[in-house]
Amino acid sequence: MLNEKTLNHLPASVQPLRYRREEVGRGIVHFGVGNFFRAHEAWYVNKCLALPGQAQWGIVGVGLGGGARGEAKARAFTQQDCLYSLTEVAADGARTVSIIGALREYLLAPADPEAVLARLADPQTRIVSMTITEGGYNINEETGQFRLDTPAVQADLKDPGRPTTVFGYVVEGLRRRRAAGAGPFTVLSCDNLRSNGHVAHEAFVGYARALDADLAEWIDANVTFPCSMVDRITPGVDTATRNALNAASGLDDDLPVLAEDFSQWVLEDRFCNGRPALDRVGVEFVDDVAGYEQVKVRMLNAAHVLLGSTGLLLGHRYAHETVEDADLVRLANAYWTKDAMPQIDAPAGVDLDAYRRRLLSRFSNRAVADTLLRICSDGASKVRVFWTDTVRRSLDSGHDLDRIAFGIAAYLEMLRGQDEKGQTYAPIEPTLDADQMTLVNDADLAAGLSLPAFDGWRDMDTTTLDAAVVAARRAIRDHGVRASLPA
Ligand code: CS2
Repeated sequence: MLNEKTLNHLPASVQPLRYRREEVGRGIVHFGVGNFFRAHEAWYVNKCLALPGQAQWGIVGVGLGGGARGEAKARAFTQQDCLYSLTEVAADGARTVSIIGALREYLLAPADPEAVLARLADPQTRIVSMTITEGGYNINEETGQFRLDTPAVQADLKDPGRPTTVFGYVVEGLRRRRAAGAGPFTVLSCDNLRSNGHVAHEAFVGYARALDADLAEWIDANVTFPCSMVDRITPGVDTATRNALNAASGLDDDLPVLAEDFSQWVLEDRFCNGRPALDRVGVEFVDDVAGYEQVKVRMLNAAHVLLGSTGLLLGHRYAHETVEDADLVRLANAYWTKDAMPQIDAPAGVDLDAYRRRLLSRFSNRAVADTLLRICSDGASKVRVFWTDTVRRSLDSGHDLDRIAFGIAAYLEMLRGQDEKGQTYAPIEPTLDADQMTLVNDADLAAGLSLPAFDGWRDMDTTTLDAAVVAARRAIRDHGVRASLPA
């Protein structure tokens, strides 16, 4: 089993730690220890730890989800002393395997909330980062404000010393620091959101305001919320993948992660209490992340949902299969060149056409074996985050709506859980309830348009778009997906 005792007996082909683990501190607390975080932030921090004077920047991972699953995950981390392997694989199949030791400790919040609060209050903690998903910030799309009316937030507001939400934890941690004169920490969102730092600011200050106006003011004045653009395709790891990774690496790792060889992190340099030397390990620091995030979200993520929905309907199951399908490559290229690229304010030095070609190559990575169900999971949040700007600008400018309408139609048809070959699959939509899911089977093909996925452009006149979506759904059903693909 991979753990601190076996660290000195690794297979020769595995990259070992390049620092002394026992010297690694706890400078960062991270909420949401999923595969993406483990292949991205933890990988960059792992490289920092090998540089002189950086040992303080180890990470304490926090899991908010309890139950059998949360407990099993915490146990697995503890058994391995929070060590795991990362396999990076290129589109041509070349791979490297490294041990990541940046995760110093893993805390299961429901099992011991006080331990998490103590870490947050500890002056050693200087950054609190998070990957809590696109939909995790609890923002009302119409007002842009933090929602105070959800049961979990209400419960935290009533009993702030025993929180269950990330908002409750972070704000209680900041309250204790302020009381103790321990100073603030940076709150760093690493989710694929438009202006993720501003969204995080709205969420945490919005929650604090409902609790204690003075505290909210202190947070506003002292805590920074840098925006970031994060990118690395990281698939889920099921038992078969885990076994295959271990067979290839020669390790006995219960928690291996797999990712493409590409990785990008663009950050605003606004850290109120210091930061690791990320600039020395490939992280780009810029004054304004907005342009980078537009490129990433509107090109990569938006195309992912488009290819994912259409691909599932055609009977594909993996991302690479969609770019081996010439019709779908045409669809993605048409979306990129006609809808997305002309509307993006690309930062200086970013070549959108090169980015597009790179995406096709990244998506073609067979060894990553990224599933379309993962890519489409929580589509209700993703459509809103990834497509809203493109849809709004197209509606505004009178641009043709063909590909956008088709994409929305494909997403709604995909939610029905059956492909054109009659095979069924289970779409993953954690935010939609059973009644909402049945809307996609309504005889009225416009019924699904009331789903929250489309709230981002609810204030606009969508008569033409709605009619085009209904027509595209009808065409998909009557003539099949391929015959209905837009030009
Ligand atoms: C995907 C992302 O699920 C999704 O939304 O588009 O997980 C994607 O793989 C990452 O954003 C890549 O950085």
